[in-house]
Formats: sequence, C-alpha cells, structure tokens
Amino acid sequence: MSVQRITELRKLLNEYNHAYHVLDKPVVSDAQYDAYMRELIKLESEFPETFDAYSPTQRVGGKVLDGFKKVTHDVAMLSLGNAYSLNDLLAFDARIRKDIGEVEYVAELKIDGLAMSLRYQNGRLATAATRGDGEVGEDVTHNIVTIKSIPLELNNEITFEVRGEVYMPKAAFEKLNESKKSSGQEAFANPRNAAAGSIRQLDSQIAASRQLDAFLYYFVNAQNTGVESHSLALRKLSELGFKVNPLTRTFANIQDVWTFIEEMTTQRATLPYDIDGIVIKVNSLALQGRLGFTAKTPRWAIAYKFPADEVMTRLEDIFLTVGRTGKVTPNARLTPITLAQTTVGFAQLHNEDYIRNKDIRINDMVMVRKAGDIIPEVVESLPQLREETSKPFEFARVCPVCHQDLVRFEDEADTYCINNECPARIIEAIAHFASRDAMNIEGMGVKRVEQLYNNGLIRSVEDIYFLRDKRESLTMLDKMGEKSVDKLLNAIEVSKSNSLDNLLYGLGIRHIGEKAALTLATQFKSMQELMEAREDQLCDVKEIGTVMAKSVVLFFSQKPNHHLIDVLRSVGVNMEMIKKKVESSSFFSNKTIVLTGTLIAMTRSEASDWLISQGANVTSSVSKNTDLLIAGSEAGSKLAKAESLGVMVWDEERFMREVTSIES
Ligand code: 3BD
Repeated sequence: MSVQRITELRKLLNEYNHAYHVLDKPVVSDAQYDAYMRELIKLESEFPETFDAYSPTQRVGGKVLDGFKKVTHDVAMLSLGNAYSLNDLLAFDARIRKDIGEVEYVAELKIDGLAMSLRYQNGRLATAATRGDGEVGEDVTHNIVTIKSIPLELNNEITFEVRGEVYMPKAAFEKLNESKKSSGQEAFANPRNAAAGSIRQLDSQIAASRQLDAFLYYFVNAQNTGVESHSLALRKLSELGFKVNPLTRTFANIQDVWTFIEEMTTQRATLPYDIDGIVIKVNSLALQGRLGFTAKTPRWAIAYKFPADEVMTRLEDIFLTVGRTGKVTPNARLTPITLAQTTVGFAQLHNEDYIRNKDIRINDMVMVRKAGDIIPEVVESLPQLREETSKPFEFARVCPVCHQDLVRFEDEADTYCINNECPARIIEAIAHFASRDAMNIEGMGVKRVEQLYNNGLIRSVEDIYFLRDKRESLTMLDKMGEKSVDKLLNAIEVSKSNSLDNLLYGLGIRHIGEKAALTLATQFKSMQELMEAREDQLCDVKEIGTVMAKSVVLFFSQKPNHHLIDVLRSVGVNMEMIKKKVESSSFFSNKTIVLTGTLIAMTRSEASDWLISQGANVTSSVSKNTDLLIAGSEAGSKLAKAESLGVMVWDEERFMREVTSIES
C-alpha cells in the first residue's frame, strides 16, 4: 500500500514540478506541495528498499564529490560564429542563399549562462556535463539534478542527448549577492558567473540553494527521431517536459529576423534573465546537414551579439607587453571602472599606429568597451576633455623585457622583439603550448609558467616534460603544495596522449591557428608525414594557402624545432592524429555502414575514409546492427545477408548522390 503511495507521490510531485518550473503555471499551493514532499520523504525513509535516485526527494543536494569526472562528448559541442551588425547577418544569409537558396530561419534568445549537455538513457537523466573545450567536459550531474525544471525521468524511454544553457535568473542573482554582501563575502560580478560558480561545486547543496534554471535549445541528432526541422525538434523537447524558451520565432527571411532582433534589443532589460544576443539557425535539419561545419562552428547558425557597453574613464598610463611571436602590444592602464558588470583596469591599444591615428594620449579621458567576448579595448579619446597633463605616447625602441632593439617591418602595423631568447617570448610560447586549445595542461597558465621560468625550472617547451624529475623543487615554490604538484605533473602526463592537431597548434607555428592545425593533422595524419611534406603538397590541401604552407616548411626547416620534436617524441608525446567525433548532422554520422562490391567513382578504402570523416562507423560484416550496406557491382554474400536482415541497401548511384549533395 505504502509502496504504491510512494509511486503516486513521486508522480504527482514530478507533475507539480513541471507545472511550476517549466510551464510557469503552478497547479497546487506551495503548502500542498511541501506537504506531499514531506510525506514522501517520510515514507521513503520507512521503506528504504524503495530508494530511487530519480525520486523528486533526491533534488535537494547533499552529495559531495572528491573531484569532477571527465566526460567525452559523443558529439562535439561546437562554438558559434559571431555577428555584430546587420551587415554581418546579411553576409551570413547571402552565403547560405548562394549555397542552397532561400531558407527559413529560427531566431532564439542567446541565454547568457553556461552550456550544458544532458544524456538521457531509456528516459532517465544519466549524465550532465559542462562544455569544457567542446570535446571533453566535466560531469556535473550531482548539481544539475538540483535544477527543478530539468526532468529526471521522461514519460518516454528514449536514449538521446540534449543541450542547453543553465542560468541564474536576475532576481535570484540579486538575492544571492545581497546575502553574500551581508555576510561579508565577495559578491558575484554577474548572473553568468554566479551560475558557473554554482555548477563548478563539488558539494551539490550549494547548487541546490541557488535557484538555477535551464533552457534547452538543441536536440542532438534530432533527425533520427523523424523530425525535419529545428523548430519541431524544440517542440519535441517541450513535449518531453523540457523548458524551451518561449520567445523563439521562425522567419522566412533575414530582414524579418532583423526586426525581431531590434524588438529584443529593446525588450532585453525587461526579461527576467540575461541574454547577450540572438542565435539564428537554419530551420531545416536536412539543409543544416548540407551546409555542414567548419572546424569549430556550424555553417548553419550564427550568434548575433548585442553591441558592447562603452564607458568613459581616464587612461593613466601605457605599457608594452611581449607575446610569443615577439609582437609588442601597447596596453592602457585605466582608472578602474565597471564595464559589462566587471571591473576593468586595463585595455588593449592594439599597435603604434592605432594610438597615433586616434591621438590617444596618457592622462586623456577615453571610451572603453569590451571587444568580442572578453578583452576590453580603448575605442577613442575625448580631446574636448583634454587637460594640460595629457602627453603623447612614445613607443619604446627596445624590448621592455630583454632590452634588445625592436623591429617594425615595412607595411606592417605591429612592432616585434626578434630576440628568440627573450624571456617574455619563451614564457608566452610555453603557456601557449599548455593552453586549453593546445595541449590543455591545466595549472600551466602564464603566471605559473612565469614562476617556473623565474625559478629556473623550465627554459623551453620541452622542459615541461622533465618537470617530473624536479618534484622537490616544485613543492618548494610559493602556492605549490604536494597536491598541486601532483595535479600539475599528472596533467602533464595526460597531455602526452593528445592528438596531433593539438600538438601542432601548441607549437605556435606562424599563421597556423587551431583550424589550420586540425586541417593539416587530418590530412597528414602523423608528424613525420607533415615534416616531410613539400610546400606544393601543403598548398594542395584545401584551405591551406601559400602563406601557411611556407610558414610550415620554414618551421620544420629550423634545427631547434627538429630538436624540440625529437625530444617530445622521446618522452612519449603522441605524434599521430587521433580521430575525433564530428558533430552529426551529416546523414552518415553515427551510422554503422558496410561497404561491399566494386565501386567506380572511388575505391572502397576511399569511400570508407570519407564515411569515417562524416562520423560513420564503417565495419566489415553485416549484422542486425548495420544501418546501411553500400553495394557496388558484383556484391555477393553481404548483399544477400543484408537483404535477409532487412538492412537498408544502396547502390553506388544512390551513394554518390548523397556524397555530392554533402560535398557541394
Ligand atoms: C544560447 C555554442 C549550436 C547547437 C551549436 C547551433 C557555443 C555555448 O542560448 N546553439 C542557443 C544558445 C547557445 C545555441 C548552438 N543556441 N550552440 C547555443 C550554442 N540558444 N546561449 N552554443 N557555446 C552554446 C560556447 N560556450 C562556451 C564557449 C564557447 N562556446
């Protein structure tokens, strides 16, 4: 009897939760809800054998973890390209219309929170992970289950992944900061940081107390469930009990999207949560598949960012910093001001000409704004407010760090320190190697590298891998206990198994950014092959131009670089491309495919490579798990088996039609 009551209460409480937190339409009073909850808690404690991790009583938090587990995203979590103006959007739209013609767009508010991926297995929330670097995130399930609008169980036993944004409503943020301040703690700068700070806690009781919420906006591989558009995928999510933003709209053209953006720009302040832009997506999933992806972003979506706030402050001084390429950048020290909810004391000035052309002087009043996402820049000076004390800036002639002469090449705006031994350059190069998108060695940011360098523990990139022999010296450093040393050394060991593209990017070859590194690694597959490639072979690769090709050849022609690669190889750093899962909107992604018979347009192994690049799983024998058999001429037993099992079979013509539609 009581067991039945437990089941009934769980069902009721789940329904009330959904009505209150997702639909925003409570169906019972708080008192009634609390009474049911108390009854359930009591019954569950009397009948411990009924324990269920998915019970509504389990949302209160309490679990404290030792650390976060890593979660590899089966489908990479991409970034979004940015647009800052109507012009940028028109360009996005023009490219799409050129590629595939008129399309319908979905416009969504861009929630300023924390991206999250939720995996449901047989209708139950199995894992919730942060985005991390897009490929590997952290398991934060214990905190996510405290968010009442996220269903723990669905009324459909499906297995799938859904993505969205966890955020803290403005009201909850204000309340939290009030209480932080009154207890003498430091307040959060903005709701985003507060949400992130709550999710990155090992103790789930903290998240439980923070009134977090979530909007879901991406049904991964929705096409597999039969829906044909993003808007229908969102409806499906909503039917499954997820909270989907109600201000999402579908438009027939980009002009109407722009009208919506203008409306939202004015409504923004009245919303109960922060947004930082509007995300625009091609509605049709088939067309999304045809548009595909660049290395990091889908070609079928873009984020329009609201214009950044600008504020006025005094430019107190200008100083120079040296980057890993030797580029010397002028920076402004400002009288600290609040900008986009954070305190800003420094800003970029780009280069010598920028300062001269804009006549920016020390002691001027200047306008400052956040460029892109993070870095503030000085936009202009306000000469009307100029005082006697203001003075023009003289760009130094020698490096502020190594004091060697600086060089400015003709036709270039930037100034360089060309001393390869300049400590500033070495420190920046090591930090770049260790950075997240390169070798991702946590705990080796610029400050730490500087400390290691200044203490003589590290003089070059390869020295990273000899730090394990210097354990004792490491533990003597300021702010480096046994635990942090272990953590750092472990992160260094783990980095050895990174893929070639991460390593290539980390080497900091001029003109080779993340995307080019990925392209080269995918093409050449191993460091050896790449090092042996001639300039013309490099140029033959799609998206690798002459400038990049020359730079790669130059890099590998230099002795010290050979030495570096040799040492890295000898300590066990992986030098091969490791296949990454691609985001799957391609028809073939995540499908298990078998090739048989003779193909005309390409060899079977070329077809196989291509299918793998589309995220397919190519196997050699047909079974009931096979999704598709591609049969060339003279196919034999595999074809017969596929037919007997009812596996879908394509002939070469059908296959080539799909290939051409994806490749074009
Ligand atoms: C939102 C990617 C795609 C599925 C890739 C098209 C970059 C954060 O409300 N759609 C939204 C929002 C974010 C999105 C996609 N739709 N990606 C979206 C998104 N309505 N904020 N994001 N993300 C999520 C990210 N996060 C951290 C660092 C870099 N990129």
